[in-house]
Amino acid sequence: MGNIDYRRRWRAVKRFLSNNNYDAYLVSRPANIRWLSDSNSAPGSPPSASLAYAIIPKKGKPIGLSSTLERERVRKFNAISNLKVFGPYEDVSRDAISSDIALKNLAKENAWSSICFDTLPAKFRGIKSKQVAEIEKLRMVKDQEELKRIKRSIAISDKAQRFTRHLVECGEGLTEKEVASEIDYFMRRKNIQENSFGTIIASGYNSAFPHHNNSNKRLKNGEPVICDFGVFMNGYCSDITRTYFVGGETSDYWQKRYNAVLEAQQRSFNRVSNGQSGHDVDSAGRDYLRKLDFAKYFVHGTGHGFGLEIHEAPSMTFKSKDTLRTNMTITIEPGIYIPKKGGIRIEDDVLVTKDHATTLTKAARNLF
Ligand SMILES: [Mn+2]
Repeated sequence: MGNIDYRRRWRAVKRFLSNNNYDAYLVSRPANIRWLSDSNSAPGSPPSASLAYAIIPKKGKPIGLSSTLERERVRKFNAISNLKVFGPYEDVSRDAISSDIALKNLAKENAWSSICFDTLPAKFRGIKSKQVAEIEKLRMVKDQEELKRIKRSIAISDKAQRFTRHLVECGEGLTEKEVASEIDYFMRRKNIQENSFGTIIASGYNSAFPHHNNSNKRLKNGEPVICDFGVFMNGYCSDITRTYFVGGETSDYWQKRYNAVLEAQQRSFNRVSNGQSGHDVDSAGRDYLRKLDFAKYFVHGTGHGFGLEIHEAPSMTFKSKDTLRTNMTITIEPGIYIPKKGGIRIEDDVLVTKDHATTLTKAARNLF
């Protein structure tokens, strides 16, 4: 694993502060803190070794705020060395009782007059402040080290999809929960940090729910099974969905719908390039499904960015105003869900390049 160039990221934030006349950026969103100072950690539960707050001043070194609980872990793993610690315990060394007091002392020391922040309401009384999402914007375009890490995550989830295909096609009688457990165990043995999210195994009529809670329903021959999962490696995640059929074959009814989703995905994929809009990528697949009268079953957007978080900017939806740029990583995942019958979703991870897109996920999409 290579190194993340945090200084480059701090410089990008400082440029934004200078250009917009802010004195500092107060960061509290965990994923933004990971981008600024702790990208090797996965989000985690309990949380990864991340600060409670990071402050990037226009001039001078970044400052980190941590509670006493995480103090030693932050000292060991966080790229920001200038640390202020808060906590209520008299016996434990700290710089302030509460995070509010630590922030206010920092403000006094630094004579800030104007700050911006991501999700918190203003903590500084008497200081001009504004909520912005500049770090989310900076996070959209990935550097070479980030792409290496993302590809490593994808390699594991690709292997897990090959394993899943065998399991589902030969899996008549297994419950959804049993299938999910086998996949999770397979991925954990590959040295992952954690799952990107709870593995989804939605079989038969349950596959009509885009987000299904795995149940004790047993797999039946001919049914579609939506298998959606991903992993974190070195702080970066993957996200892949395949739909398999129990017994390795199915009716003309499902074959027709599977091929429709596959073609919609291809059309959205073909639309991806530097400068293209998220809306147009969504429309490319949706217009095709509309012609077949399936658009009424396509109840979500076509895709989303991913990296330090499983869902991040940009978005590929009807309402999206995002513009795709070279080296963004996005998913393309159309699906149709027919109430009480079942559904199909096919999702790949894609890298935006200058004139087109590159599919990063390699797991097979052929029907049988
Ligand atoms: Mn996804």
